[in-house]
Amino acid sequence: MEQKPSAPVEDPALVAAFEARIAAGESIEPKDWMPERYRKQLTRMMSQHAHSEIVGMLPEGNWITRAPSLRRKMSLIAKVQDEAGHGLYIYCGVETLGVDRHELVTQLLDGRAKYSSIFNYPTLSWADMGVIGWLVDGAAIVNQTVLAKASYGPYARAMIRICKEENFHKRQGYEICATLATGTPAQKAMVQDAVNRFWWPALMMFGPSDANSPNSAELLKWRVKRKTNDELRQRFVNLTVPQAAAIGLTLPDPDLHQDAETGDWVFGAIDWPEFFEVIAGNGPCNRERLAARNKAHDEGAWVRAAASAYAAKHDRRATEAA
Ligand code: BYC
Repeated sequence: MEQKPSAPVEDPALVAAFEARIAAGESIEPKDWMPERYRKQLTRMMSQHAHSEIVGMLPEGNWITRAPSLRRKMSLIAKVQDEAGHGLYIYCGVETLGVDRHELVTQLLDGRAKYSSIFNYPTLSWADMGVIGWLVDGAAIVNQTVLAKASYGPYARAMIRICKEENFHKRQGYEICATLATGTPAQKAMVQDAVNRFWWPALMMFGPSDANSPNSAELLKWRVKRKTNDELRQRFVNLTVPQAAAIGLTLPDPDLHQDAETGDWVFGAIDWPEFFEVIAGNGPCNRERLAARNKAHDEGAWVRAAASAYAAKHDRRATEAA
């Protein structure tokens, strides 16, 4: 009689050895034994991260044809291309966990998968390109610099390279903001408006508050995450407040003040109902983003077919020659 597959019962000795390796700061590699929950959590988090990079190309791609100069256009194209590279790199990382990337892409296209909330906001002006580089890539760096020490080797190594590129993105974004902030009154107003729209969504990128973050305990225990959502959010605010002041921009938070004892910049209440609406698929651009990804996927079918035919031809020739 055929046996039904049952939930894996994990050998306590294997689990203990795995946890000892984590405690010793060792890196876990694809062929190493790992608990199923560790594999599942990493697959979830890494695939969401890869999707974020790919969907993250859309808000900026929207401005490539409208960049104000050749230099700006070239660096924006390069940035968007870098994001594609990050997505593909992380999809490869997820494949080391035994999941086929076609399955992941299908989950994104049919709306089952999450990606970062930030990319569901519209990019309304050229200044948004500066603010995304400065704040969005800036937030990503704060998060990912810590993930570069994650216990899973392929993810940690991907983060090292990605952070180097994000640093460049952040600098070019900040330079756009600095240029606009010292430009005409209309340019300064445009960049201030972009900061006003992106500040709170950038804080939401770090995820729900620690009290409301169901995955954190497990991820921290296994050293995938090394800092909590709130710790990283605070670090980002502390780094960003002086950067805004340095270029004469304000942050849209009347409650923002520095704590004399800790030195932390204390910020006002985040609109969590808005965050949960966005991650449930009801943000300002969720539907538009998914429609754009599906359109690009459908229109790229001939490229995938051509690449497969080309690969098959080479395989056939190699077999004939052997
Ligand atoms: N947006 O238990 P929690 C970039 C979900 S792209 C959407 O705290 P966790 C760039 C969360 O998934 C940078 N969903 O989760 C690209 C979970 O849902 P499920 C992207 C969010 O995993 C182009 C639920 O809420 N970076 O740099 O412990 C241009 C409960 O949350 C968000 C990464 O992906 C969100 N903001 O912590 C420019 C970094 N926050 O799965 C720039 C890697 C939470 O249980 N990921 N959720 O249904 C992480 O570090 C962590 O996964 C998070 C969330 C901090 C995001």
